[in-house]
Amino acid sequence: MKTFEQRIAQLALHQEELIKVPNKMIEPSNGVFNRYKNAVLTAAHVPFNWKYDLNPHTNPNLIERFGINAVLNAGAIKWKNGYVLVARVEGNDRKSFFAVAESPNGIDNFRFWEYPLVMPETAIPDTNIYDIRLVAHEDGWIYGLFCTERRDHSANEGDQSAAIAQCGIARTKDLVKWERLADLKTPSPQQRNVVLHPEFVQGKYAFYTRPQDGFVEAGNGGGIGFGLSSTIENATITKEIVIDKKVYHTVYEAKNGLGPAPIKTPQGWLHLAHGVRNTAAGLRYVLYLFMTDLTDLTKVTHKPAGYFLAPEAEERIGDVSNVVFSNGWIADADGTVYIYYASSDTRMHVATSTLQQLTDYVMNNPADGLRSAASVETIINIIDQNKSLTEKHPIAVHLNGESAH
Ligand code: M1P
Repeated sequence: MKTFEQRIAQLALHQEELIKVPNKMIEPSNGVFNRYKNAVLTAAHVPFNWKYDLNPHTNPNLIERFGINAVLNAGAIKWKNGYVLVARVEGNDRKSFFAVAESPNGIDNFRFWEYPLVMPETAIPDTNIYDIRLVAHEDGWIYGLFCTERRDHSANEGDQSAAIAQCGIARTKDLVKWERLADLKTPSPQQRNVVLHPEFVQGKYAFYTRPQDGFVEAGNGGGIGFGLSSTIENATITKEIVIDKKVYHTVYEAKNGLGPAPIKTPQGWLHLAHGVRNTAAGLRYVLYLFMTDLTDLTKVTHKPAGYFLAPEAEERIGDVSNVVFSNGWIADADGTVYIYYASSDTRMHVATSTLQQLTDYVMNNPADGLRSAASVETIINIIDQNKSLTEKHPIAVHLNGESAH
């Protein structure tokens, strides 16, 4: 039987070993990104002194007093040379809150800061807050836009899952002290996946929205919307334009939503989003990319068919299985892009790419032909191009297991 002190030492050692495990890039890549072997943040990364009362007098059995269920959907930002995630941490009590974790290299050694983030409430307190998008805006503030969920008081007493989702807005200069602003007002009854554009547009704050009729169903709303507000302190969008809508028989036929704020490239604004489709086993969430015009942000200029990243292997399993979700990425000055994504609402991963690879993918991969025959035509074109290439340049290319000289 271990002593109280031995058990604390065991908890400390276990956690330290977990944090310090070096992550390893998985190869080969598909030419666009590389996954990594280990999840970068999990419930087990949450400091044990947040969960256990370490006083032998008040907790003689060393019982976990506050359990953590999952660490998911993190916003991301480069901060003083560190790779910072503001994760959604969900307790066993189902309430989510935010907590900052930092890594020196972006792929491993993520360690939570001393305290979870204290997000001030508005006059109507949030029941649950989650999925923060961090944006260093050109006005000098770092903004966090997140989903605030409250009970739908118009629902029957018997329906205890009815909720209203809206966009909460807060800002900070140091990621520690946050100023809460009024929730975003839009023409839609509910909002989730709202993202602030990093630059002013026509002198106004620009938002990507996701109008929705109900708490889960996008309904007649849906699609990624866009709107402007002249102020951020009482942000109000009166006109919402859908720039990327749901489409029949695609990976975003049920709903979609923007991920992190877009990255500016010489060719256009690069967007990462999630698409949702229905299956017999429930909803399936995948990630996709698209690009919008540098000046007309409502114009989608490029959009490859299908998904960019979908759940794979153990990523398929978790609290809400068959889900990948991203609301954070970091583009480094050298062109490396760290894509942070959660799998199955349970844990956080990283994938790395470069701006050059991502723009090549988004601009040159074929768009969705929306019919099976169009997909076959695309493949035949690729085969024929490869054939003429190997005929003209008899290099050693192995096709169908044979050497084509
Ligand atoms: O469970 C999957 C995701 O579902 C919601 O996303 P959306 O609003 O696009 O359906 C969110 O609750 C998200 O947190 C969650 O990961």
